[in-house]
Amino acid sequence: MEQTLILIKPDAMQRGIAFEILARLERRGLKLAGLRLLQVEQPMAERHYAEHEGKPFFAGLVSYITSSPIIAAVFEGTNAVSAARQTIGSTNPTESSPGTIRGDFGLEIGRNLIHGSDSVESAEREIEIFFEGQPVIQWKKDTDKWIFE
Ligand code: DAT
Ligand code: MG
Repeated sequence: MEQTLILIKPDAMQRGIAFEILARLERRGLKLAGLRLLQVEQPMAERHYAEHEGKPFFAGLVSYITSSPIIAAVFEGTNAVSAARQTIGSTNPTESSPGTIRGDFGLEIGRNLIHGSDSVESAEREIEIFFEGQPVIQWKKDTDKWIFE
């Protein structure tokens, strides 16, 4: 099944809403397949955000994501990438609909609480960065048949 990489960013960690945010993805029906608490160092941050290198906000972005521990999670499900991004909302919280994570918890683009992969290819690349070859767990849940037809 499709997988996506989720990061609970430092602002959500510091504000104590990490698990409230993860619960929204879990409740959507996405299945947890990997979970890590980690401190991102600069090389990992630069690798993850390589597509933004050279942009004016790059330094701030690296400094933000390395500013405190984060949670990395793999979620799995039908269209997991787009489903997670829909639940997350738009990049800028004030352009995110109410009911989305960023629309409900955030105000500024540089403090937008959560990352979700933007494609299946990005998810594969990012899972490798944050799980460094550690196996994710693909497991059967008794509720699967009520979520996945
Ligand atoms: P997303 O996180 O929605 O996938 P992105 O991949 O375009 O967005 O950018 C990665 C992060 O970089 C984003 O979560 C916040 C920051 N960012 C993007 N565009 C920005 C901008 N114009 N000014 C400041 N920060 C920005
Ligand atoms: Mg992105």
